[in-house]
Amino acid sequence: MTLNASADFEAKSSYSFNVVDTDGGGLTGSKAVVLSITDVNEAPTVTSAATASVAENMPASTVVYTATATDPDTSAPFNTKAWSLTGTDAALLSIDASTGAVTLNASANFEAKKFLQLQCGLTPTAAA
Ligand SMILES: [Ca+2]
Ligand SMILES: [Ca+2]
Repeated sequence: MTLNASADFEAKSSYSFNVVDTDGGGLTGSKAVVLSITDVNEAPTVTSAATASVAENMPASTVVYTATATDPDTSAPFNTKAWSLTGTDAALLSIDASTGAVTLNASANFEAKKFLQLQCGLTPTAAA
C-alpha cells in the first residue's frame, strides 16, 4: 500500500479504506483500515517587512518594528512562537519573545547611526 500523494497532517489527519482479497473461486475477505497521519513540525515563515524606520531621538521604549510569522502547524508546541534577535545590531535592540515587538535599548541618534541591522529569529518552544 502506497500513498498517491505525500500526506499532509494539516489537510487530512487520517485515511480510511478497505482492503479486499478475492480468491480464484470468487470469494472475498476484507478489512476496514484507518491510517493515521503523524504530525511533523514544519518551519515558520517570518511575514513582516524587511525594512522599518523610526525618527531619531525617540524614547527607548518606542516599538520600532513588530515581527509576525505564519506556521503551517495548527497545534502546540509545533505552532508556538518564541522571538529572538540576531544580526549585526541585535545588541542595540530588544524583542518581546511572545509579541515580536522590537524596541530600542537606547534612543537612536541619526548622526551616529543611520541603519540598524537585525534579524528576527523564531524558534519553537519545547513541549510542556
Ligand atoms: Ca505539521
Ligand atoms: Ca512549526
